[in-house]
Amino acid sequence: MNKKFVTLYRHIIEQERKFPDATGQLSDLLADIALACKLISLEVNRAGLIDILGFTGTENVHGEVVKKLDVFAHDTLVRAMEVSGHLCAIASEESEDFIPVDEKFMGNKPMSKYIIQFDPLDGSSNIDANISIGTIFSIYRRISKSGPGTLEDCLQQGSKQVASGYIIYGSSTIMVYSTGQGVHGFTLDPTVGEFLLYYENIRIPEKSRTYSVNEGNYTNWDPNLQRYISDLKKNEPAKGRPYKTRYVGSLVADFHRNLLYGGIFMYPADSKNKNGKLRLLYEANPLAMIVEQAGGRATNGIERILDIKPNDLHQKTPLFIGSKDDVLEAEKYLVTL
Ligand code: FDP
Repeated sequence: MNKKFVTLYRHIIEQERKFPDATGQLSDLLADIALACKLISLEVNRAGLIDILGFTGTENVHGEVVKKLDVFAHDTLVRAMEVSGHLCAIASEESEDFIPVDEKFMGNKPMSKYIIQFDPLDGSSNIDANISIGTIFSIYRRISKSGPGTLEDCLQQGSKQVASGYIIYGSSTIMVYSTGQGVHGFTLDPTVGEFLLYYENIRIPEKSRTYSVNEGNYTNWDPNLQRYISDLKKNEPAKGRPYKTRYVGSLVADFHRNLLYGGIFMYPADSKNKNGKLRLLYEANPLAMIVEQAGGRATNGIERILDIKPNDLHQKTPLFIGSKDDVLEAEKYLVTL
């Protein structure tokens, strides 16, 4: 158990102090994300009380126009982030194009040197069932020299991320982040409105006995993948089999459980979805950075996720992510794809 009483902001600042040249901009951005996600968390918690689920543009009991939660999450994040003075562009899963930040919000000294990408509310099909959902984000340095950000700024390889993380709105609200110095988890104490450190330097077990995949797609999978999943279910104790299945269908929730307890999460390609379902920029890249920082592995079955050069903001990718040895084993089956 962690005995220290450390707030998220103090932790971010302590990390920043390790870099004497740091300007504090990245720390500000992480604090802004945390603030936006506290607001989203409140709205998610209220969702069961007021009749807003599944409706956009309807009125609540106060006669106010209410938004669908994923639209609310997108708007809240954009509003909180664009005024930071540190961003030149924002890309969101909820927006077809990236959003160049208006120059009136951009700081001149020092220049707004970052871009942010996020999936405002991942797993949103689970909202009505009160299953954990989340926000996923990643931050990059801009490539362009000045002015509002460009598409090129947004289409960088995941290995260029300077920070990434996610917030889960579940039995409690937690935030997990990395700036390339390990992975750290915080729980929101709603009474004081602070994220408090609960897990410093999270390490994912190297090998697990758990797989997470939507097995309903089995008949559409490649035979090699079918063979891998069938083998995981064999009664072979010497090989650590059979594996357990854990899949709730909310990426952040499935990923987080595997990060803590070990496991492999898969969203493979299939005969209907040639690139799987998940988005490279908004889902795969940020979680790949987190898992690698925790000692795990993330690939599309063949190539390291963080090495893929994106050519589209909403590009999809197959994803195999989690405990290192498990992902390596899956790859052995998949090389023959
Ligand atoms: P959702 O459709 O509910 O938004 O990428 C979105 C996502 O959820 C992930 O969170 C989740 O892992 C996956 O899709 C679930 O997809 P399937 O229903 O096809 O299993």
